[in-house]
Amino acid sequence: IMAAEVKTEDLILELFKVSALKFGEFKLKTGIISPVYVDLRVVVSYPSLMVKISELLWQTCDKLGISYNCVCGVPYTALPLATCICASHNIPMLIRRKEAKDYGTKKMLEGVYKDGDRCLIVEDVVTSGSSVQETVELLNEHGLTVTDAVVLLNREQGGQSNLKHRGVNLISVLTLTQVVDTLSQHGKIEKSDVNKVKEFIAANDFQTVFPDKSTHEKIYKSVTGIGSSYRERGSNCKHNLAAKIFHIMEEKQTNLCLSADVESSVELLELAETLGPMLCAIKTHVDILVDFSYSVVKKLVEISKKHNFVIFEDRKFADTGNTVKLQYSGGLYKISEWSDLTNGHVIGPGVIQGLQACVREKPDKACLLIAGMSTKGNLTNAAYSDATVQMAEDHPDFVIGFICTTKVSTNPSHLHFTPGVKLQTGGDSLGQQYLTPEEVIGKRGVDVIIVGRGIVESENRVKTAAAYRSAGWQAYLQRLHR
Ligand code: S5P
Repeated sequence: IMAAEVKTEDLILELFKVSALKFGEFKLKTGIISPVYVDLRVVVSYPSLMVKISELLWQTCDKLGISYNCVCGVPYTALPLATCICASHNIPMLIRRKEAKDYGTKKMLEGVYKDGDRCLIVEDVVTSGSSVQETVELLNEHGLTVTDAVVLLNREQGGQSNLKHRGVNLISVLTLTQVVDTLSQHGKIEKSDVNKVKEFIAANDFQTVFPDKSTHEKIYKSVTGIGSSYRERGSNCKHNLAAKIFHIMEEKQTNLCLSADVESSVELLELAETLGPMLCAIKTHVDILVDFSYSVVKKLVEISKKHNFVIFEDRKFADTGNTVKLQYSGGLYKISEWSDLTNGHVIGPGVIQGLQACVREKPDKACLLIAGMSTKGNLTNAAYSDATVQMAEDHPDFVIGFICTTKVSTNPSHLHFTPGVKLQTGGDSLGQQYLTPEEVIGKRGVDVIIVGRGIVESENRVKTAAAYRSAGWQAYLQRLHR
């Protein structure tokens, strides 16, 4: 097939004909109901269509005039597409394995390559961009350079901007908007289907980084330069606990919060005792402890005073106001007694009101709202996190900041705590996704890194915690002086 023969309009109609594009009501993996279903796996059953798609993918990036040493498809649907491109344009191919990472025993990347080779990524559909991102990370770990990824269909749900922030240019052959407009012009779908899809795109933006350039700049201004140091923010903020945290960070030169997810109280107290001097906070999940007793948290409080850090019980409250009130102050754990800080999923403002009702007489207690989760496929999109910021603004005497993967508020009194942090990017088998201290503090403008397994599972916890503390603090200093 010659390059000039392939027209995007014909391709859209053909994809519709083979049911690679369907309209109606479809339940996605995440539970969300989508008005469109895209399944390009069927393409392998139509060889001429498969060649056409590959040709279009190739033409679209060939226009940019960049030369690549190799091409890698994101498994699995894009593998045959990458194969066609490589075979007809005589480019070496790499295959990424999809099995759970097990570096010791298995090769995750097949093919021949050398350090610094530039690899083009090929994908069938991009939504948030996370699968492309995983492939980029694997290729980077093997010394390859990735500047571009080409995709057949961009669902326009944040993938392009998420990847751009990671330095990857996403080139798309088709956008979902273009697909529905073309199908409606040809009378294949109803106008109402077009509207439903457009509304769906707008409501399901998985942009996890910076929404757009101007917001990015605004956020940047608020974290760099005059008035943005922890010291200055601490002296200008009204809440006692927020001021204390900013002060501790400045004094101890640390923005590290340890996530002490251990099952034994002895181990918890030992972590607090040995790493305490390097931390601004310790985050607990008391319900993980197999031997919880009230004396353990009492000891933890003593250690926190000795080493000057705050205690953050990561309880993630999410219920009616009355229930969270009982959960926060009562039961076995009596969290509000010993924990300085806790957090909640603000599925409604009742969560904040219920928690706050327990600590009216305790102005040193505060709460963080979960504005964004670090886990794969989470539902905290831009609209959700914006609404969270508004709720924080509405409760300044109790809410002092957020759990988030990027800075969400420009209010300098708000603290941004970010989990999913490791010195090496990657993830676990249960959906956790890791970013580096440099990325989250330096580029995404957050304030505190939350590190769990990165430290707890290391061979030398003290040495590793020191490395995290240093990485977090250096990223903060560089951000300030940029
Ligand atoms: O989105 C989130 C929010 C939180 S609070 N993702 C998270 O991982 N967390 C918590 O941070 C999680 O419950 C765990 O305690 C910690 C991360 O641990 P790590 O071992 O993956 O670093």
